[in-house]
Amino acid sequence: CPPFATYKHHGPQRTAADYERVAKDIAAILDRPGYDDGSIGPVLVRLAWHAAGTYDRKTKTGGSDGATMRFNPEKSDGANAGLEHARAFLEPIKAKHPWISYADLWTLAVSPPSRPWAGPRSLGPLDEKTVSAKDIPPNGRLPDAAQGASHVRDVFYRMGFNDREIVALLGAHSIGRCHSDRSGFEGPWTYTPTRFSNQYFKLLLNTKWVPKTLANGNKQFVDEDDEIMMLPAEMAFVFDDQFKQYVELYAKDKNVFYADFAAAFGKLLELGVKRAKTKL
Ligand code: ZEM
Repeated sequence: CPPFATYKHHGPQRTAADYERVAKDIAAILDRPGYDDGSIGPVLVRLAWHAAGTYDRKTKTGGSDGATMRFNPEKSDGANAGLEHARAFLEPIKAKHPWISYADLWTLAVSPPSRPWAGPRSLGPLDEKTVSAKDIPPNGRLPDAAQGASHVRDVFYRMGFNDREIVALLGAHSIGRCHSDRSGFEGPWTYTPTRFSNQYFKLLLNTKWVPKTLANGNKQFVDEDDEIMMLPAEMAFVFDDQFKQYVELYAKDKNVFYADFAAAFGKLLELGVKRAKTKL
């Protein structure tokens, strides 16, 4: 039987080098003067996280496979507001490499600090076109920034993460910012929102956080100069001792944070993914 016969409708067999070329093309468009803090990296990371973070391990539904965020209701889930920009930024890459599936493109896009991306998903671009309504997860599976520790646990335990992994994943907020026209919250978490580091954990522990009510009524926490912010859901990490021990660990040791983040982010990107029989 000829090799890859089942995949012949996906075109020629792709190699790791093909995916590397896509990753390189994405890396080349990350710097964008005039957009936010000069990089589209953060919003691409948020796209990958929201694509994967709908996973429910009990029903084995949701996850990045099939790139279901292209469709309603997921596309218009309030939690995904603003991610149309991330998807649009990646369209020229898709046009240049039409053989890649959207799910692979979105998850390959950025994965700091290393690239824990585990290879192509089984649903190629052609199968992706046949994603049906039953494959699209219901809205409301992503975390609500206004809630506290028990909500955060409900959401991440549903995906299969433990407390340590949850805290590690939140270190992604060392990059990017909140936008009042997207989430309704405002500001960056760190002073260097385009640089991945453990600064987020140091700030979370050592800043005097002051509650602030925004013009739209949303409540967040800001430092005394109102330059950086935290969401109510994140303050849960210092109010809750089970979470706080990991905030302290990551604030102290950035190498432990980097290793834990890469493992947890890699696990996130794999949730619900049915691997192709052929590996790169
Ligand atoms: Zn976020 N996140 N997130 N997050 N997130 C925002 C932005 C970004 C929560 C949340 O409510 C928000 C994870 C977990 C959680 C990123 C990565 C990851 C914003 C601002 C909000 C409100 C959106 C806006 O206005 O543009 C909550 C409550 C979380 C869990 C409790 C995890 C896990 C992430 C990745 C591993 C990133 C990179 C951003 C910045 C996006 C940007 O456009 O700059």
